[in-house]
Amino acid sequence: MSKIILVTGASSGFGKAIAEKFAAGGWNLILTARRKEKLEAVAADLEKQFGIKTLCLAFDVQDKVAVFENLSHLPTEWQAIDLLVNNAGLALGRDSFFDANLEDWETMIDTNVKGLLYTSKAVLPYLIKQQGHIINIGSTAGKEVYKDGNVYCATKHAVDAITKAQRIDLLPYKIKVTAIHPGAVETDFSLVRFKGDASKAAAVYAGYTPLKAEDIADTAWYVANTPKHVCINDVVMTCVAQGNSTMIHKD
Ligand code: NDP
Ligand code: 8X3
Repeated sequence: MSKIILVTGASSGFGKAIAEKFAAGGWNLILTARRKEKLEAVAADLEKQFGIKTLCLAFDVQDKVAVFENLSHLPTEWQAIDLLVNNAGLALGRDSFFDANLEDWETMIDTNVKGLLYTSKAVLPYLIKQQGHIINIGSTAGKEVYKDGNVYCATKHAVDAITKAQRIDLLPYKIKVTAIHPGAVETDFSLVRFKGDASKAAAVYAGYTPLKAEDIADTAWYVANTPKHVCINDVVMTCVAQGNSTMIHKD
């Protein structure tokens, strides 16, 4: 029987690349994000290419009621979830603590932290039955704080802490919990962060070769396919031009 992966934020970037990687490996996909049309386009393409099954659920992970309505009463054939990838997230703005916008802070906290918590809680009963696996997408921003990264960095530090807490608390259920912490990856991330300013977004990736979303998908595939007794706890990955959260060598 095919395995089932649930990926949040599957309409673009890492989530879409992870969906593609696992579909190519024969897994069936539960795909979530807010943009229904984008999700359905990803799903239709992967069903056609790989003959797998998909279930698209469009909702906002910030909305606690919507998360539980969508995820805690899944159709029977979709309940045997082997892997949850908590990927939906964003940065908004890159401003000093003094200048930063309170609404941006709230959106980042509600999405990156509360959304991940709600999703994990809603899916956990299914994961326990399967002795499944949770992969949380953190960031190098969750390992080191950088200038004007304040609350985005704080949310990713929270993802790091929640991952460790889940691993400890879920030991009796034999559930694997992994965090993948990437450095700079060229996706829509910076376009979202800079609120549609394409030149500011492009500048983030100029002068070096950043990671690609497919590199993160390859890592997710690796950690999801280790032997049953092995749990990869923590992966920090950057492109070769990046040394840590703050040091990128640009030509
Ligand atoms: P993208 O902007 O390409 O993708 C973000 C995804 O999250 C989209 O599918 C978006 O879907 C979804 N999403 C955002 N907000 C919500 C919400 N409120 N409810 C449901 N879904 C939501 O960026 P990336 O792929 O780069 O980012 C994915 C994750 O990786 C994020 O958690 C990010 O913080 C993290 N990350 C990114 C890095 C980078 O350099 N790109 C590096 C390290 C970590 P939709 O808009 O349709 O809802
Ligand atoms: C995204 C990478 O360095 O922009 O998490 O915070 S960074």
